[in-house]
Amino acid sequence: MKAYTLITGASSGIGEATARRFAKEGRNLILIARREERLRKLATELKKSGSDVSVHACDITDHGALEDLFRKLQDQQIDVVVNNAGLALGTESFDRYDFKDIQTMIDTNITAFMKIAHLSLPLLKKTKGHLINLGSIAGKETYAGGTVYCATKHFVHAFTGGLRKDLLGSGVRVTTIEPGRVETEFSVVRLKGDAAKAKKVYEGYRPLLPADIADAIWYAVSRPSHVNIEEMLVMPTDQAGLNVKLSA
Ligand code: 8X3
Repeated sequence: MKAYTLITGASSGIGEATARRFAKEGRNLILIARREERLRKLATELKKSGSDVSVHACDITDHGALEDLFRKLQDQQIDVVVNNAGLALGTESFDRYDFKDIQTMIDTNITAFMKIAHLSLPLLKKTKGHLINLGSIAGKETYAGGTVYCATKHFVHAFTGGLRKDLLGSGVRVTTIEPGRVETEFSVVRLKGDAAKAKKVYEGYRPLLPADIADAIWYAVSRPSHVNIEEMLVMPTDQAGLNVKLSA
């Protein structure tokens, strides 16, 4: 029976790069995102390398849709889940935030993230598989304008730690990958489509590329089954904590 890697947020950024990297390593893929057209295009391309790739358009904040999807996947052998989908919205001080944006971050980065872990674990227990959770430097530090986003990523850190203990003895590995600044659509989404302002976030130093994080994810997954990388903080050389400075 073929084994599959399931990736959420697979239509762009870190999710897409992970799909590409895993296909290169000969893995079969189940790709999930809202943007079906982009997923289909990616799948067509990745299938050329010989991987079996299926795509599922799904809004992960819709719990019923997620339940339906996982019901369909029940008989698949899924041994890696990359719980990647997440977002930041806005850069305002908390008291000036639109509460809708706060709710969306919580619905996506906490509730949907946990729902995906909850639905994945019965499958991962069968395969003694690996759950990769996407954290962030924002799960270790805090900054003005990122109060709620940082809190959601601190949640990912705490959740992963507890889950490791819950799952001890199950053979399931759980890892948090914590990137610093990675040049993706992250800032365009955060800044509500202002591409010029988003570009500035990555100016004056060398940010990470999505492929750098895909590489870290592959490293964790490809360790022998008795080795669990609990967490990996992956930063640009030009970023320490929240400070960025171009190397001389
Ligand atoms: C994204 C990293 O520094 O923009 O998770 O919060 S940062």
